[in-house]
Amino acid sequence: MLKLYFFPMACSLASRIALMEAGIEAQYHLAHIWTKKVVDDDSDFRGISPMGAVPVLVLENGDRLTESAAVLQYIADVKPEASLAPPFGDPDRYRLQEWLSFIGTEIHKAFLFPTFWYKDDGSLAKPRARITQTLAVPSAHLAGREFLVGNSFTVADAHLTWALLMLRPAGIDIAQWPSLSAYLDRMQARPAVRDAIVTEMALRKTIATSAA
Ligand SMILES: N[C@@H](CCC(=O)N[C@@H](CS)C(=O)NCC(=O)O)C(=O)O
Repeated sequence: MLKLYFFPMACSLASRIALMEAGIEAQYHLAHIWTKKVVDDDSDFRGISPMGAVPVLVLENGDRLTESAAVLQYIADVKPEASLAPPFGDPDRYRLQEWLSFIGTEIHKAFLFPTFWYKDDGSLAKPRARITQTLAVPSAHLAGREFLVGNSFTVADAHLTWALLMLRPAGIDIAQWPSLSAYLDRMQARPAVRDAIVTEMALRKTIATSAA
């Protein structure tokens, strides 16, 4: 069985959403990303992830896979009939990778990581100014489209859903982008997405963190 190391409402939420959308049973292990402890057994999470970062997917053969873009595509390819990624060779596969990369770098690392992680220490004016330009890209793309890639839900939607959810605690109100706001509502109405979020929000409340 696949195992996912996650932290509630961190970027590993996208992997949980993908697993649940695909109907793949998995074991979930909470790794505390501030204390770097695996909650199950109090072991050092850096023994699992050299960066001490989630997500980590442990494959059936015991290999570990990190990086959301890779983990999400792996999950999609475990269950191709769930159509969570276009097949290799389909031009849309590159569109999927384009979005996964955009979300992981331009939204997550360039904005959410410094603002949510380190909080506003006065040096964040540039990321805050740039995020408006960044979010204009998916906003324009999603005007008149239901999903990021093709005509059905893919792992890119799982990734963007997580990123959009985190914008509010990072101080950005997405109501200023009606297409993003409507998209997030649509995604959250999906039973698997809703269940994944409810599960992680409940867990998050039980965990003391240095960043709320
Ligand atoms: N590039 C990685 C980033 C993973 C990442 O930064 N995860 C955060 C949670 S959203 C984390 O675990 N951070 C802990 C740390 O950096 O110490 C990915 O896309 O998976």
